[in-house]
Amino acid sequence: AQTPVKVTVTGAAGQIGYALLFRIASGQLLGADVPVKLSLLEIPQAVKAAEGTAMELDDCAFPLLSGIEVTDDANKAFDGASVALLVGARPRTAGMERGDLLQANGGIFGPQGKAINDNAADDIRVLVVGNPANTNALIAQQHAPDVPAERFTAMTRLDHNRALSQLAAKLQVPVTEVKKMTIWGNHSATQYPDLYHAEVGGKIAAEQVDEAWLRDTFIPTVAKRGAAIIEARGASSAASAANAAIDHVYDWVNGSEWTSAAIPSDGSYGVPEGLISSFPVVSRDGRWEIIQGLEIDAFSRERIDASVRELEEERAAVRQLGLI
Ligand code: NAX
Repeated sequence: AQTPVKVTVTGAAGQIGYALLFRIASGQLLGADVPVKLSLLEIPQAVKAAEGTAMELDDCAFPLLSGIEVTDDANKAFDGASVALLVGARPRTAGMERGDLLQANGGIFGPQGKAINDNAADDIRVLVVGNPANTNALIAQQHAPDVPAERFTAMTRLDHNRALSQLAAKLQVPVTEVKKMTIWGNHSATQYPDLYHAEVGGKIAAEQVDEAWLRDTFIPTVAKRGAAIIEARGASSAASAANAAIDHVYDWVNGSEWTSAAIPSDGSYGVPEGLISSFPVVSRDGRWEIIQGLEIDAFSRERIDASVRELEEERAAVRQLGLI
């Protein structure tokens, strides 16, 4: 039998953790034939709640789940890990400045990056979900000099899936008809969901909707969907975020068609090297590759640049704070 793959989830007692862990244990993260070992990392105050979730995982008797550990020790949690889902983060609270938010998250993602560097398996793959996800991923990566930089990624797959769903609804087609969707830039309100390369029925999506809808409805609806969910549900997206994390890692390991992921830039499309920015990607042989050679029209250029500028500002801020 195959040796179990260790998957570490931080913020395991949170609401995304609760939606995520059962899907990992059931085989949806890595495949229906891959046994997994779960490590749940939490802050001390939440260890007991994570232990409760672990009890429920036990009670599912998942055939693929070979063991669960719950800890507040990052070195232990990442020891031998092949997949790390960094979900736990410090949320922005009322009156908090960006600098305070970055500082607080630097205090989480710096040490976790180091713990990954020192303890994880050679094939470690990291997905950062906790916000500000792109910059948290950059902080973690900068504390893990021995891990190939490309193994640190941030999640824009939820934005991608939201864009698929909004466009499919507008054109009244199944989501499976929508191809080549891209989210560019930061997982924030500046993100750019691109319909100039997306295709429906083999034709460019932007040509099948009016420009006003694309600019004034589609883009803001996708970018502000998180807030709309909070407004409706009284709590932030959890199951859909967990679903997107599953999609990201499954595709990364098993290969994919055109999708979106925030990965370290190699300078493609004018995105400064090293920034962890969302691109059109395909997963091949266990690696994300940026889809090359796309023509970028003036409108898209402006939107991509605005989101990338925000990422550059965040990078400059964490440098200034000495976090990287
Ligand atoms: P919750 O507040 O329900 O859970 C967060 C958990 O993280 C808590 O249990 C907390 O104790 C734990 N935690 C905090 N610091 C930790 C540390 N240093 N080590 C380990 N655990 C720690 O939040 P939840 O709704 O689960 O959301 C988690 C994160 O995902 C937030 O930062 C949120 O903003 C982010 N999101 C990112 C999305 C994306 O698309 N990239 C979408 C969904 C979500 O908003």
